[in-house]
Amino acid sequence: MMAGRSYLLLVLVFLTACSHIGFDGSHVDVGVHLDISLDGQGPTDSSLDGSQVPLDMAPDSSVDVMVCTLPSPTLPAPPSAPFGGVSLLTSLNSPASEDDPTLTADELEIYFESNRGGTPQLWRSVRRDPTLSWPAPELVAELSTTRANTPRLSRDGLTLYFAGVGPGGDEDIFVTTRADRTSPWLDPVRDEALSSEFSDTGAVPFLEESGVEARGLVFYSLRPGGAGGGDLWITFRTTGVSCHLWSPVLPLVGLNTPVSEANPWIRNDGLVVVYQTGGDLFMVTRPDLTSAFVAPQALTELNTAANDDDPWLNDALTKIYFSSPRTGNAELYWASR
Ligand SMILES: [Ca+2]
Ligand SMILES: [Ca+2]
Ligand SMILES: [Ca+2]
Repeated sequence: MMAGRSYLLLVLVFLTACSHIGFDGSHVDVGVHLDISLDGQGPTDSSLDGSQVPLDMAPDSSVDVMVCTLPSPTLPAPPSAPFGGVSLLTSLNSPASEDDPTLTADELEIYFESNRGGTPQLWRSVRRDPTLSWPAPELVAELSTTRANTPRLSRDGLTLYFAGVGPGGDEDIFVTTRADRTSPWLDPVRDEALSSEFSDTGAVPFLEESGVEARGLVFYSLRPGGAGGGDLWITFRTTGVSCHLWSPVLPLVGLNTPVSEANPWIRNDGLVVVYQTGGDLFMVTRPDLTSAFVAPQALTELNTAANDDDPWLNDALTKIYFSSPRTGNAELYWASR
């Protein structure tokens, strides 16, 4: 309804967006094109209220979407020093395989995948202080029958994304929540907007604020439409239903290549990505959310001839957790700088 009126409103916003990229200290308004809508029929969403802004997610794409206001946390530039020596997370590893470490922002809780129980399952360890070593892990029992793998925690530890088996038998992205850190996880829900008939996994939320759903998400998929060989994809919360919906997913600009890019970690500001390609860990940055990532750098001090993979880092980029089968089977490691 009121498509003409809505379009006029959007054109007015377009003119405003073209005249500025606004920073108010805690949020960033980013916007470029508004003349092409998702369905090619002109904008029809009349819910635009000033808290929702257009974001050109792919500079060369014909897909422009209306996304919700994005937080812009101020985080430090990557340190220039290399990571120091790599250490095994001895208390978490076993004779079986471990990978996919993911932590809460306070570094008091770690989840990972292990097949020590005979099948790949999610395990966790909780500590009282981030300077303490990790106690022996326990099985995440309430998720143990879902064939869950590749876990990724939200900063507050109340949302968990993971890969599970979809209706077509391929990997899809599931999400579950819990009321607090000691409550069990609720029944997981398959995210239809993020899942395809191809393998979809490694979903990492970012642009998180306290008490608000993450407004960005990056994941790995074998779906076509990227550079090929497995690519990293990005999406943002878009207008409608209180900013709960995901916009159409798009390949991460400037990062994907014809070989495989996989298992991303993205910092909460959306400006730093660490991922695996060619069996090695790479870091790549960009100056702002509307720019492409450029010039990925191998983390040579961490990489070996084995498949070094599954990074998780703290905000300051001074600690990294990852997995590697460098000693035979996959184990969890960490390093600092
Ligand atoms: Ca899938
Ligand atoms: Ca690729
Ligand atoms: Ca390697």
